[in-house]
Amino acid sequence: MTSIDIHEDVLQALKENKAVVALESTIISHGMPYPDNVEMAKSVEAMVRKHGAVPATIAVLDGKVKVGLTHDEIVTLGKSQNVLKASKRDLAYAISHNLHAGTTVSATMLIAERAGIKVFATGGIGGVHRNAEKTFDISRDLEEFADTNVAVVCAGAKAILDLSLTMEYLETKGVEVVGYKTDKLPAFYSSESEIDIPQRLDAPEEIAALMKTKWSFGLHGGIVIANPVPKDKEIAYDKMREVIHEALADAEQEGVHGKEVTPYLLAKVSEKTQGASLKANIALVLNNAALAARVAAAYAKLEREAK
Ligand code: PSU
Ligand code: MN
Repeated sequence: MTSIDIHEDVLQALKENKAVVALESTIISHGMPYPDNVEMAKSVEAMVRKHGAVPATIAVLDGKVKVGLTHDEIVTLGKSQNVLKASKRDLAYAISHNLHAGTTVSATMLIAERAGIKVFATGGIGGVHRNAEKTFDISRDLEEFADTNVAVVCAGAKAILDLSLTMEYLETKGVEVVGYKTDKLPAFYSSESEIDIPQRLDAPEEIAALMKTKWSFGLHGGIVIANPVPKDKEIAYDKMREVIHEALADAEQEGVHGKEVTPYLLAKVSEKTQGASLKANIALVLNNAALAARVAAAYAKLEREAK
C-alpha cells in the first residue's frame, strides 16, 4: 500500500487544527537554478512560519510521498540532476520506480488534500498555453482545480500562457478565481494584466469564509487566489510581452514540447532579463507564502470554532 509520509510537525499541527500551508517542489527541481532554488525554498518555509502556519513542502523522494521535508531533502531536490517533474500523470510511475520527483501544482494539490491540508502556496499555476488549439497543451493544474478541494495562492497564471483562455477554462470547470486586493488578473512577473477578475476579496478572513462556504455547500473543487507580485518587485507587463514572445519563438525553433515547455520558458525568460525575472519570481513566491499562511490561520480558526 502506498502511504503518505507526513513530517511530525505537520502531523501535530493537523491534529490540533492549526494552520498548515502546502508548498510544491517542481519550482525547486525545475523552476529555478541551484542554489537560488534551495534558498527560495528555505525562505518560503520561514515566511510561512513567520505568518503563523506550519510549512509542508511536498515531493516524492526515493518513491516515498513526503509531506514536509527536511533541509537535506530540499537540497537533494534542488541539486540532483535526476529529479522527475511529476504532475498527476507521473506520480504512480515515480512512486513505483522509487524515484525522486518534484510535484507540480496538480500533484501537490491532490497529495495535500489527502493529507488534510486546505491551503497551498506556489508561484504561478499552469494553464492554457498559447497555440493550445494546435498543441493541446493545457496544464493538468486546471483539471486538478476542478477535482480537488484545496485553495491555491499564486501570482496568477504564468505570463508565458494565454491568460484569457486560462480564465475561460477555469470558468467552465467551476473554479473561483479570487483577486486579493485586485480587480485585474495578476500576470506572474507583473502585478496586473488587462483581464478582469470577477471576484475580489481584501482580507484573509474573507477568503477563509469563501472556502468554508464553498466546501460546506458541497461545491467540489479548488480555488485560485490571485495575489499580485509586490509593485516594487514587478516587471512591467509591456516589457515582459516582448521577452516572452522571443522565448516562445526559441522554444518553437528548438522543438521543445510536453512537460519541458514550462521549465524551458522560465529559464529562457530569466536569461533574457539577466535574472530580473528570477528575482521577481522569488519575490512573488514569498509574497504568496505570507498570504497563504494568513489564509490558513483564518481557516483553521473557523474550523476550530465550528467544533
Ligand atoms: N510556479 C513557478 N515556477 C514553476 C511552476 C510554478 O513559479 O516552476 C511549476 C508548477 O509546478 C506548475 C508547473 O504546476 O510549473 C506547470 O507545468 P506545466 O505547464 O507543464 O503543467
Ligand atoms: Mn503542458
